[in-house]
Amino acid sequence: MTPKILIIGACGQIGSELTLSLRTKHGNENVIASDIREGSDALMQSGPFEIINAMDFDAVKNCVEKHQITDVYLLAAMLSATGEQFPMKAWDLNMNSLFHVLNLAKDGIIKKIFWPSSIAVFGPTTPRENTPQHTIMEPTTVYGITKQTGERWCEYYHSKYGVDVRSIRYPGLISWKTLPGGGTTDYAVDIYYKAIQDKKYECFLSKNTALPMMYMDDAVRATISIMEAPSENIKIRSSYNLGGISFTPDTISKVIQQHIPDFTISYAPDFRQAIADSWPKSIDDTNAQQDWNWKHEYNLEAMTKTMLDNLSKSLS
Ligand code: AKB
Repeated sequence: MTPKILIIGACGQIGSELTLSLRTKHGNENVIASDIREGSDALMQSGPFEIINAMDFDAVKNCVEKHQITDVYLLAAMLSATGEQFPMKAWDLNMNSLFHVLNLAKDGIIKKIFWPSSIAVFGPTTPRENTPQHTIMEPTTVYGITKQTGERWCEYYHSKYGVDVRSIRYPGLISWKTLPGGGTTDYAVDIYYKAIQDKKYECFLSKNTALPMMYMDDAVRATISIMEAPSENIKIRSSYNLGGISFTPDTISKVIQQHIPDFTISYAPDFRQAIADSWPKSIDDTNAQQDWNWKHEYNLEAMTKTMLDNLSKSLS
């Protein structure tokens, strides 16, 4: 049966690409995009769109009932860097929106939920190399605390009420179509814009700060793939580790220099350095590989070529 999908937070970095992929797959009329503001022409013109505040339970429920929604992808969230500026707003948005969709599923109004978690669930006491699925998790950012708490609630709603909720711990996501906003990993997107526009970039993280990252095409594929897997294969109902690429600002700048030889990078670490220092350098995603056949495709070289080719066209 074709699912009837609602994407909450469809105009953001993940939502804008995921919405178009799901529309191609399931038919434009079966994928309702929603956000607190309007998005790109591609998103607005390719299928139904609703203005919804993810914190307004009645608005979410009315939209679900109006469109007879079966599956909800909840992508509205405040990310790590912005969350440190607005701790209570981050908590309210990230937690209330999750409870709204979990409760709709508990009451049998929707069937399936996708909710993204993040590498931010880990903290300074977590092993940082090849971070295991099950390990110490003592996040020190508000965003990380909301994601860790959310993971516990997802698992609880699954085990107590049978809610079919599925989740991935996204690493930093890199794409050229929509800018990210308010994250610590955002430098790895900004750097490509500045390389093309100014041939120089001042990085807010230090030279050797390694972080797990992933090209957006891989992230969208992973999201669709975990949602399509048979329910019995999804053995982890908190959230799955997802590995991709791991690199430092120094490494990515050297790969960019292979395409733009006069590109230069300088370093001026700010408050985001402490956030990055508390996160893993690389991720072990064996469980995702075993349970739903996950395998990433893009390496740093392939991603850099794709980013520079596409941004050069769209910025010219
Ligand atoms: C952020 O940097 O806050 C996000 C994330 C890793 O979840 N990109």
